[in-house]
Amino acid sequence: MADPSASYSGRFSRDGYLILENQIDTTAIEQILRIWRADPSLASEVKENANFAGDDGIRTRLAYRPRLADDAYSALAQSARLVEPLEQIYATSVQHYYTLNMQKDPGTGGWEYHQDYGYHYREFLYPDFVSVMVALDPATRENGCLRVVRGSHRLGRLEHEHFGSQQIANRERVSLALEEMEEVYCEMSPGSVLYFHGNTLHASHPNLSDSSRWCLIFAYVPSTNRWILPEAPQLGTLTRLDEAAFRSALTTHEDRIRKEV
Ligand SMILES: O=C(O)CCC(=O)C(=O)O
Repeated sequence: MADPSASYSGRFSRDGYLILENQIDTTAIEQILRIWRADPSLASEVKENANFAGDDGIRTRLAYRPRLADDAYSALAQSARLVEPLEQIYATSVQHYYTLNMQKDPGTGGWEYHQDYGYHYREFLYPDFVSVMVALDPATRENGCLRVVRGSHRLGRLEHEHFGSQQIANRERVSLALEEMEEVYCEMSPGSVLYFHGNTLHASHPNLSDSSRWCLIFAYVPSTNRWILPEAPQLGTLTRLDEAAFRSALTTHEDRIRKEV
């Protein structure tokens, strides 16, 4: 039987994204959710953004974490299950750039179309930048799953402008892209993983359902990409965690939280 991983880089370079179903075991996902819900330091970092200028009061809840730490989220960022497909896509090692804990509760959320490299091209010479979304809750159309435009990474980086607390991609270009490219609703079960290119256009509707849609988004760059700002790079070197080391890191974090609360 053909190795399904053999085509990761082909699918990623054709579509600008790749979904791997059930990549992370649901027991680990449930444990990460338990930790997150009880984690006081994360709760203190969650911010509310106004992603839509002049909106109807719907806010986006998220925590931005630029560093790897000794915690469950960073363990997932470094797990072999997440990192190995990335290394196959780029045929080289990757470095961590940031983590977003995306807390898309009922009545929150919503992002206009943008490219993540649209936010980060000042830091990196090449658009070799990848965002990796791990579904913790089911992501559905009803609760505002991510939408991607298939093949839009081939447009290159579009102009972005400020809009509320977001940077949004030029609306005319987005409309033109949508005339000829498919908009894909990335419905995902917990433990499924979406890899998407830094120039892939993506957006999401607010979560107007009764169910949460929490996820983690990790940004990585291949080690061949070049940091071009004068200040020191903020990239995190990964310590690859096999399944046992990953599980053990989750348990260590959960035990620590139990003692704290
Ligand atoms: O999770 C979402 O709804 C959108 C997230 C997103 O677009 C981003 O982090 O760039």
